[in-house]
Amino acid sequence: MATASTAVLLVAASLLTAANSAASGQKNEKTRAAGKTLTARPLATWQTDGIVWSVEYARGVVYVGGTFGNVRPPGAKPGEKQVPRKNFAAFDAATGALLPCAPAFSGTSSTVRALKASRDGKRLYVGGYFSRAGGTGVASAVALNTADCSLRKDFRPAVSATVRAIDTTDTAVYLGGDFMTVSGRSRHRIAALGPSGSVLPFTADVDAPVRAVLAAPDRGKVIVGGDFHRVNGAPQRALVALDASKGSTAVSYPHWVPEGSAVKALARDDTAFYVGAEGRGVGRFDGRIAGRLSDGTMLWKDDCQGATQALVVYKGALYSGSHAHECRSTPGGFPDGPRHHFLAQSVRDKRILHWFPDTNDGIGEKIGPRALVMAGGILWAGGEFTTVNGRPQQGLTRFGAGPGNAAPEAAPRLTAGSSRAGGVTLTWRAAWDRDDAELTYRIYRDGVLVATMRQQSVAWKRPQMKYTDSVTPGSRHRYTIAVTDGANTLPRSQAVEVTAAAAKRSAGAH
Ligand SMILES: [Ca+2]
Repeated sequence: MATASTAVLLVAASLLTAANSAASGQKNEKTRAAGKTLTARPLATWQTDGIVWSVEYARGVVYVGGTFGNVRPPGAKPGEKQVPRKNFAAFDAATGALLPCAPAFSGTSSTVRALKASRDGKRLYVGGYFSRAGGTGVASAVALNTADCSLRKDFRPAVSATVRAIDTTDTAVYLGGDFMTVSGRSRHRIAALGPSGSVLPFTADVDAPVRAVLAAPDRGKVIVGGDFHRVNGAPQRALVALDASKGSTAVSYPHWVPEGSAVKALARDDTAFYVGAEGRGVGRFDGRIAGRLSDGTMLWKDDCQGATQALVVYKGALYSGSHAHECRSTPGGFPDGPRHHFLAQSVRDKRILHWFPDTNDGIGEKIGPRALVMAGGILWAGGEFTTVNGRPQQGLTRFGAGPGNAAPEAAPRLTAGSSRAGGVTLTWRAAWDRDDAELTYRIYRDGVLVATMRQQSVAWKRPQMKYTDSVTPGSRHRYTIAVTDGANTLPRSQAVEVTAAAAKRSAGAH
């Protein structure tokens, strides 16, 4: 039995723990409200049998483009329950259900690389490398009516090579890619078309592939990213802003993206734009940059290693798809180690938020996610992966705001010892959680809760934890531990049995 005085102390301690829990619970909610709004638990989603290169949202539908031949339902293994979809598929954004909209984008080496809706959501522009859309001969760029999935007759440019990026304004459709002509007109890797397909006067000469296009019609500009070194005859390293109607150079970003890196993704909010880069080779720039839209001032830059492929801004967080494996110099970041294929950062100060769903590298170039889109409060991701949070899921996944979130990972294992009379010391390594920074640990003695402790942890920093229990000297007990994020509680650990050290005989006893 515990002595009277230890019992009092234990009660006092547990009251204190409860008070602390309540306080930090409130703080946790505040932290969550200020930053990430999505959970890391994937929603059930259809899968592809190949790489997803682009995802777009319009009027309740998510469109998916890539290099694949079939889709299959959530939970189906490769080859099971397949439904043919040639490089293009459409899903209900809320339920995830497969929709009948399914023109095949085909031809030799066919692929869909870019999808973009018109601002009113009535049209979906599709780019890539393909010679047929459904039964119609086309040339790597078309538009669909989203109301009935029909191929528009007006938007049928003849693009001479792969289209890799599209953005739209009310008056223009910007195409970027590898091409040198559009509908017979000389257009070097960037072009602007009218919504009905006429080639607009906008002309810029870009010397290497364009991989990202971001229209900023409110600023009279279009921001362009890619592999290039020169634009309109002057040095522009991988990033440039062009006059939205003429194509002349509007803003240069010297020294933003070093030699050896290419811009793969662009995104924006009301006041800032965000750049995602991929370096070729070790130590190149792979991270993200935020810049002010009004004047092109750099706001921040993170030097995470592990090429960025896709960006989305949502409610103050910049979501990215990458394979970040070293983010030491970024607040909230991690030392070199396992790859993280999704990150969320505060747009304000680049801090990495506690949101860590993950994929594997998968197929193709083996770099995980390739595309992101926000669809009615749900983040859809597509790419090369074949697992999500360690479970089989190919090509597509999505994350919502709950209810429900990801359960803690790495259930703790207890070690018990006793080196002083009646004292039992339990130690374990903290678990971690994909969407909760702080977890609660419950310690049970002989099946009865004796202590509750809270601890902050991340996958790369899991502190050793310790609890010292006081019991009758010489008594034997079974201890278990359970970890919870408040919503998900992992099963209690295997019990450890320990006999508390016996009381030493007093000096005068002999
Ligand atoms: Ca959680």
